[in-house]
Amino acid sequence: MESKIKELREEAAKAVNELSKSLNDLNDVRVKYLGKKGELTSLLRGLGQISAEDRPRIGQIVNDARQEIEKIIAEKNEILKAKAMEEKLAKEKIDVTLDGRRPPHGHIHPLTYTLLEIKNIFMRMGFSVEEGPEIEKDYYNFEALNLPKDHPARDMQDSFYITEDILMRSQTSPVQARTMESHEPNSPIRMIAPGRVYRRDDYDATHSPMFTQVEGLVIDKGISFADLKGTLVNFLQQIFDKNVKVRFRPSFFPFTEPSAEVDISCVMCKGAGCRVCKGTGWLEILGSGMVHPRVLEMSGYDPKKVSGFAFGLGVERITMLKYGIDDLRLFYDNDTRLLKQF
Ligand code: 2NM
Repeated sequence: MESKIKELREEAAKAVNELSKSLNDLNDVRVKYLGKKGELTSLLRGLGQISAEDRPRIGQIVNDARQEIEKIIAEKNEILKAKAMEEKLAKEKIDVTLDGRRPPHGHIHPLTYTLLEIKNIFMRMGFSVEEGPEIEKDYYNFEALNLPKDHPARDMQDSFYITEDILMRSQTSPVQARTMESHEPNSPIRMIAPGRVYRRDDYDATHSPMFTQVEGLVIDKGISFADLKGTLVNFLQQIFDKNVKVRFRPSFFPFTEPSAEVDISCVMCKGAGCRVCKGTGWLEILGSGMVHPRVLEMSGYDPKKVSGFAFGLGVERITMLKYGIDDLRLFYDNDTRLLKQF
């Protein structure tokens, strides 16, 4: 019995010191000798067969052996743990002198960029920038703009109604009506109203149920069509090119009289005729006109004392022409391959 214990002890010491290369190996050794079904444990179980006289002494030897093996396993465990940590540190070493990874850069959305340019041009001309609600009263969206209920011109744009009297604004002109209403009657106004508008359109390469508009309004004593022309030609030469040609065509809007559609010479072919201008050499870019006397009256202004002009443009269309973007949907996809270019 005693020699068997001694043998086991030496065998275990050898297993620990020479054969355990990793913490896993060491654990196998621990289980083999000290575990529930381990060799020393079965020896202890065998104590029952030993005479009562020898039992305390042998028991003591088995326990001493157990403590001895536990001790060398614990020592080896420390050594292997230190070695494992050293290997992990070597593997995970980082070179702090390397450049960091830069976080991806955000970009200004092309529509935001065009809008900033438009705002800057008009602000330099003394216009204020006004905003209003996108959920609007029928009164400001239509009635105050000379579009009474049942007026056939309301069919020009099917709108999203929320109730009988409330809708998603179909234009930013309600902001003009609100601004006039909030001013002292007949006091001068020089404003633009940029923002999102909503119309029941099919969604394709050139139509979207939501798009971005800028409308403008100038009211003062003696404002004439010459002011409209001068302002809009100057704006178009700044936003496109100082040599762009501009032409005015008679048109109709319920809130202006007379009304004019404004075209520029094609930015792609410079007027020669191409696919973008459908061979005409011209691109429709703005709607405009002299504010209808009824619109002035509705908001408390006196058309005998003051007059004004107004205009409206689509920010998506201008952006597409400026940067040669041929599909409106690209603006709303948030595809970074487009956004990264701005
Ligand atoms: C357009 C075209 C022509 C317009 C009119 C007004 C207001 F409020 F003065 F009546 N705001 N905007 C207007 C005029 C808008 O967009 C194509």
